[in-house]
Amino acid sequence: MIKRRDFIKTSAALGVSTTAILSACNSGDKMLAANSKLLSQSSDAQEKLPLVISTWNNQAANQAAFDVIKNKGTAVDAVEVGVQIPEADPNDQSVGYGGRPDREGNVTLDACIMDSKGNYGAVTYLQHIKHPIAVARKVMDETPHVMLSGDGALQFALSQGFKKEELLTEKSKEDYKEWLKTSEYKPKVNIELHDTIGMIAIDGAGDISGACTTSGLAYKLPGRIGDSPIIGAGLFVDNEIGAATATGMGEAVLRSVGSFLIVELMRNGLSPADACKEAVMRIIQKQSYKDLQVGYLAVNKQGEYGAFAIQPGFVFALTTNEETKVIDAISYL
Ligand code: SD4
Repeated sequence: MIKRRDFIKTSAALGVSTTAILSACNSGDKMLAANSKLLSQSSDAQEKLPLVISTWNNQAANQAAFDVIKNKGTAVDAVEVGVQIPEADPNDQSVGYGGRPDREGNVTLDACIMDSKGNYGAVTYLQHIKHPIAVARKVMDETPHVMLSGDGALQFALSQGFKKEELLTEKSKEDYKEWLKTSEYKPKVNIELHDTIGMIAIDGAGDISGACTTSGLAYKLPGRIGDSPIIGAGLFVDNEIGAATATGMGEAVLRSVGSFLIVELMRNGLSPADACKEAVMRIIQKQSYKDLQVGYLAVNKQGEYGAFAIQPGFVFALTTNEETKVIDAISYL
């Protein structure tokens, strides 16, 4: 029997569209409808480069990143600058300063960055530092390691000149006190508890880099690490192929190594949107997904982009030379 992967490869060689392949592999009208919508979501490639793309409605972050590229900066500098906008925003309660705390009331941050040369740096469970992405960059650039965690990450940050700060804002403290009344742990599906920024940029030289930063799931168990700082899960970049990033329930993304999977599917010929959809399908085939949100966003070397989520409500921001716009991702449900 022909294996699915061989089928995709063979079909690609025969010039059969990936949409048609996925339609064949996934039965049902819903799938077919989703596939036809996928086509309209891909961009027109090269003329749109350079570009910046990020999860959720992070237009200001995209703009900041794009300004770096416009000034002849690199994609890695662009994403580092871009994601610092929500990190510093007290009203963004899923990222950096103002992030919602864990069950003990501590704000703990996860972040990673990956450049076009395949370098990667990450911090996990970092407290008291407003810009974990900048610390992740230092881990990448200044150490022989790829990931530092907890107090070690904090000590490293302080040694690099970062300032120790209180990250719990009044608003997040109030929300936490409210939560303590029931201490019920029920992550909500979309915006309320998910606003993590995963950003991918393609610079003027055509090089790709990405960054991902979050305060993780609100009221998580102390010590919990999500997908966002983990290479291949929350973010993956391969400068020859493209990049992918994730938002939503990190446990589901981690179990399926979603971002790496998407890049590999693109390597095998799938469009970014179809690859994101396939990564979502891997999750929903294995676990109950009714109350679960995962959203994937991907871009290939040509600048085609796509996204797919389990639930409706996932949006992403795209910035090119022409405009910044927020686009609704299509979803399985
Ligand atoms: C996590 N993926 O820590 C993150 C949460 C998230 O928007 O995406 N929030 O699991």
